[in-house]
Amino acid sequence: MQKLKKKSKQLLSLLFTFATVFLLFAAMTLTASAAITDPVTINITPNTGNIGNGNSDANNSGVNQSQWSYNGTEKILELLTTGGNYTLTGTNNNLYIRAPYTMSVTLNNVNVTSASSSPALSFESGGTITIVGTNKLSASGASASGLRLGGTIATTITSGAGSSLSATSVNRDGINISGPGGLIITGHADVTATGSLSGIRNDSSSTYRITVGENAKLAATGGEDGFFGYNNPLTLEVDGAASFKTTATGKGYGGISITGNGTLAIRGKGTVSTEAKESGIVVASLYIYGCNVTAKGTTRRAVILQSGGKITMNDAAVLTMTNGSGAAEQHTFAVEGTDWNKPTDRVWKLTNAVFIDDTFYSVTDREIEVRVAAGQTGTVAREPKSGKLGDVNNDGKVDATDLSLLISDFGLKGKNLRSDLNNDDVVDGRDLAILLKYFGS
Ligand SMILES: [Ca+2]
Ligand SMILES: [Ca+2]
Repeated sequence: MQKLKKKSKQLLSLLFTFATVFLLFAAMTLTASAAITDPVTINITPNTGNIGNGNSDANNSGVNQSQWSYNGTEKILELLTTGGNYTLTGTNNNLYIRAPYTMSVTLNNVNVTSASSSPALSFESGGTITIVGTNKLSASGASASGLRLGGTIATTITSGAGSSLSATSVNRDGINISGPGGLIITGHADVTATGSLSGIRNDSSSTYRITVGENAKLAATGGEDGFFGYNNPLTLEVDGAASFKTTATGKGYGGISITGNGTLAIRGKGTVSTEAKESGIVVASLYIYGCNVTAKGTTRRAVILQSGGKITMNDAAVLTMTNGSGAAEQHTFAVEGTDWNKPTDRVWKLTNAVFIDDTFYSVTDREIEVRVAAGQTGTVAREPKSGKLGDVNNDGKVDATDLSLLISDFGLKGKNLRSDLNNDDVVDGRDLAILLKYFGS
């Protein structure tokens, strides 16, 4: 018995030793994997001792450092560590920076131009780009974009106040997208994308999401489109400000142009403006859930919905359309939601825009058809009901207009009828009596 006790004591002690060694080893491994992301600063200016003077690895020796290599013949700087942490500074007029893995890159007053057919920066697997000061990523070579984004993980561009990033291309796109990861602009980041083709172009076959934070800004300007995508939906979440424009010198198709079945959904509480030589927005269907959206077409309609799509809005959304075509602009607007029997506490508000048929559509309808005259600017929004009994058209007065609307609706049955003043789903003598009682108020 005594012997057995001693044996189990020994066994316990052995186990304890094993556990301690294991824990120590785990801790060492953790330290090592954390240390491999030690930040490294690379001055990209040629002949600085770090880069461009034939020395490919002058500041790249530490085993724990984020690794990089420079190919002086090809003029390629490659950032090689997954989860690496790099700060780039300086100016270089012939450099292609490649970031193939998910990582953090700080651009500290960087001015880089790619003279080859590669982008100035190819950020291929997402991660974070922190901007400090004024940063320029330019591409002058054939088919080269300023910034290329890829991968399935989002790219976040962030900064404190007063810092900016511009991505420009003379032959292609300011920002070219080749993966579904999405672009998030946060902090006070001020991002500008300018290209001869598109400001921002989604060349991948995936849906795409661009998020612009409360204090952030995004401006995308292209010779053909501000934003261009194929077939797939674009979601814009904008709490700050986003603008998509085309330049008048190019073809200028759309501020935002998505071919085929591509839809555009805009969410948030910020402002979104689109403007093109032709149309502000060219998509299959448009959804606006919040945001103050303005769309301007210089020679065509403000919004072109391909294959008869509609514009779905919630109560917080505002859409202003400037129609530059020689013909009126006409769209179907629907209130968000599928429960058509549920009364909403808001009604449509049209400013310099009209129902295509005044006797058929009313401000309380779930779905309306709206016209903006040629060359005019009109706004469609949602506003609270006036709360005035008898005010059929919600203009705050009970007058002859309301009476004539009620008479034209007399006998109608259904939900949410504008002239159903007592909400019993029929327009009859009871409603007329209410209107007459409040007439002139
Ligand atoms: Ca009225
Ligand atoms: Ca009634």
